[in-house]
Amino acid sequence: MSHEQIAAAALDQLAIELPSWGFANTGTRFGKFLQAAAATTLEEKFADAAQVHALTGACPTLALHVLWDLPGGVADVARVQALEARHGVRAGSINPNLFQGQRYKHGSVGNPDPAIRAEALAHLRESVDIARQLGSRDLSLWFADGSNYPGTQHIRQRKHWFAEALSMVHERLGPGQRMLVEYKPFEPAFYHTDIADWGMALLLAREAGPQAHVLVDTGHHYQSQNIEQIVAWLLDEQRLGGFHFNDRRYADDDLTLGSIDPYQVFRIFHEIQQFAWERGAAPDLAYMVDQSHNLKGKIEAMIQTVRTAQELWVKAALVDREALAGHQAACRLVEAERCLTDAFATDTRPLVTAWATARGLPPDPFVAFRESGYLETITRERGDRNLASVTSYA
Ligand code: AFD
Ligand code: MN
Ligand code: MN
Repeated sequence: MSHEQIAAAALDQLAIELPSWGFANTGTRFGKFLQAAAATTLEEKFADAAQVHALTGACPTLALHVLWDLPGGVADVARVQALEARHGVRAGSINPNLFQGQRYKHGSVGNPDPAIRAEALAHLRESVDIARQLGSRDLSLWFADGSNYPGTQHIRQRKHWFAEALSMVHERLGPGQRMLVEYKPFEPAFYHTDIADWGMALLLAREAGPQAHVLVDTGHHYQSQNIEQIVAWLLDEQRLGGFHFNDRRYADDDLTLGSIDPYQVFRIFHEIQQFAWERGAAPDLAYMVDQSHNLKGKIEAMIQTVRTAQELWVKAALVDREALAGHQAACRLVEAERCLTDAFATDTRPLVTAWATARGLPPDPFVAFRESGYLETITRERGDRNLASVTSYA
């Protein structure tokens, strides 16, 4: 197959889910720089996501955050369905919110107070119902639960509470639905986080049931951790549910994918495509973006992330897997390594552009967005409202 054919086949497989929260002003714990064009309503989030999808051809679904996007819970499902129809983007994974309520100060499903654990479980169950009514396959579970000081919480007891809650959520899942258990080593808890690494997430997913899988957020690892090795193990265990894409220099920085370490993203993609090549079928993974930019323009950063993911995905598709297998078996180290480095060194931008133009998409989505006038329009429509709350600090 030619590089063009390989690229086209690979890109046709890659659907990237956008986060609703990525279009809104979110900022950091030190404050946020309000953007005049930021989305505030769910309608605006769908409209902005639809722009990214129309320009990249790769983003048919939008991840929703229950409290932020469906404050009325299942009562808001009809409103979401209307927005799906109007904007041509479907609701994607459903993200419960168990980290903002004051009652969750000492945890949600890991809270020592059984009444609070029950409230958290009720929210999780409603989130499953929302997903089922929207036809969303995935419930995306991230828990901020943990503690800040040694001795303040019973780690094993909380482990049992988590196992109990996740098993009860699993019982609520309908056919074809999945629950993705996300792990994160720290933040906002700074001494222990109840689901801190991939091993804890895997054990909890296994105990919950066959429809539970692990969600790998690329920003949720210690410095220099080998993420592609974790991905390879979870693939082999058939327990990799998908990803939250972002990049990091130090912690969960939620930077644009590939902006710091594109070779790591490539190696993750290589493990996935190696697995697919050996099995003769691509694993069913959710490729989701989890970024919300405080400095870059929201939509532009999302376009950049999607295009970068496409370029790196094609690079991984260009690895000569037959040759690699032979070099690995014979321990021809440099030759084996060069199978990866040669593919990574290939400029795949023309290949992604060819794939896009063959599908009637703009050759460069970033330029097309800049020329579209959409940013000027939403800035005019949203600016006064978005900046009304700015209190300038000298
Ligand atoms: C934060 C958390 C986690 C979660 C995301 C969306 O660190 O990554 O998936 O919010 O709720 O980034
Ligand atoms: Mn995440
Ligand atoms: Mn995160």
